[in-house]
Amino acid sequence: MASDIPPPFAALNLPSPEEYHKRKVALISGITGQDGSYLVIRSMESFVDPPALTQVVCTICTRINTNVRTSSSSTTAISATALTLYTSSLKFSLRKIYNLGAQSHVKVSFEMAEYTGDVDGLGTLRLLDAIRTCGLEKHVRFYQASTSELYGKVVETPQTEKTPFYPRSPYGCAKLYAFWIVVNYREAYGLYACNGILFNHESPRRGRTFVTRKITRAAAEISVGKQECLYLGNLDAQRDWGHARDYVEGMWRMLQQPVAEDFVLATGETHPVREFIEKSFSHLGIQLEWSGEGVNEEAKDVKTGQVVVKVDPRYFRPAEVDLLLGNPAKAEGVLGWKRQVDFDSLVKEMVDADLVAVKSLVEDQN
Ligand code: NDP
Ligand code: GDR
Repeated sequence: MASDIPPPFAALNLPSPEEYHKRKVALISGITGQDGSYLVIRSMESFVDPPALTQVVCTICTRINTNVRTSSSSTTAISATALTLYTSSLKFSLRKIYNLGAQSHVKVSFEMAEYTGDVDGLGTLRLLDAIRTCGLEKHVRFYQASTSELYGKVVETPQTEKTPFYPRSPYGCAKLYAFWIVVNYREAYGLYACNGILFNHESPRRGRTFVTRKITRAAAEISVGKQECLYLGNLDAQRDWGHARDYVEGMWRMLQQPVAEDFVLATGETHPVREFIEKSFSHLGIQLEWSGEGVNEEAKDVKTGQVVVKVDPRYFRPAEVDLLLGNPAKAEGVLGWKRQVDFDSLVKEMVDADLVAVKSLVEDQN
């Protein structure tokens, strides 16, 4: 009955627990984020066969991973209990949990370190404990959104499943706790739980404060005269950038294996932020000329002489991850996973999508 659904879920108008008993359910935290939006589609595709079951993807509401008001111990009880009760009501149909929900911005994590630790670290523990409390260890498969930020300071490249971790931010440290608690629950309780150590992946759905999307949006706006200049931080950082759709495919495959393991998903290529900027502007017909160094570095549009990119130290981080370059050999060999979208195509897709969005905004305003 709908009335059995605890308050945070009742508000979502989800089907009753009885309804759910007839279905196979995947629970996804972080559904409103970039990866969650692609994963829903991927999971639904996988549920087409066998068609006899009415299968759904159940999405979990945001904020469940945290206690929000951490000073009140009763809040802890409420959010954990709500989750446990609801998980319990799904008991016979719940097959998979993808834990994507997180405070995922590295720079923000320096400003909200405790919150990030609560959501990204302890939030993972809460989900694992809910599985145990409901006795679902042998029924549910758990995916944890681990990250290349675990590698942090460069120890070796390319980075593999065996490279030691050295996180460089509160976000990285929180995700380190989550990584190890997943391994621990797998070993201690026989839970099928995997860490996907995913390198940066982007798409037109990427949040606008992450560097790729910030660049593609600004390039589009500058190209139609809606913005004058793009302000950025460290242009020398190098990242192994892939497409989110490809990475979500890898997540899904990780939960199809006979035995739970951890996998790196990466492209095996790395590019500096500066190159992402050049390619984005060039796709819009704007060639850049760089001058200055460090905080004085800037780029002009060769044709007009207008300064379109400038460094702003406000975007520097207290500690930086200089170089990420992953080796996806294990995922390619075991999961048969291979990225489909290369760097240039990724940049073009993002710029094109932003150009369409910006032009339609301009039209609406006229
Ligand atoms: P996004 O930032 O786009 O999405 C994060 C999601 O988490 C949003 O749905 C957000 O909801 C939700 N969220 C925020 N706070 C909480 C909370 N307290 N409880 C539950 N959910 C919350 O991230 P991505 O989609 O890019 O990434 C998905 C996951 O993968 C994250 O855990 C991220 O750390 C990890 N990751 C991402 C990589 C990448 O390159 N994209 C690489 C490696 C790992 P709301 O919209 O309400 O804020
Ligand atoms: P990252 O992604 O920190 O790698 O974390 P982000 O796009 O934020 O930064 C990438 C690099 O670009 C540099 N940079 C800037 N970054 C932002 N956001 N804004 C700027 O103006 C700017 N200028 C330069 C950064 O210093 C950094 O070196 C992402 C997130 O999705 C994490 O959740 C995920 O775990 C990792 O990728 C893998």
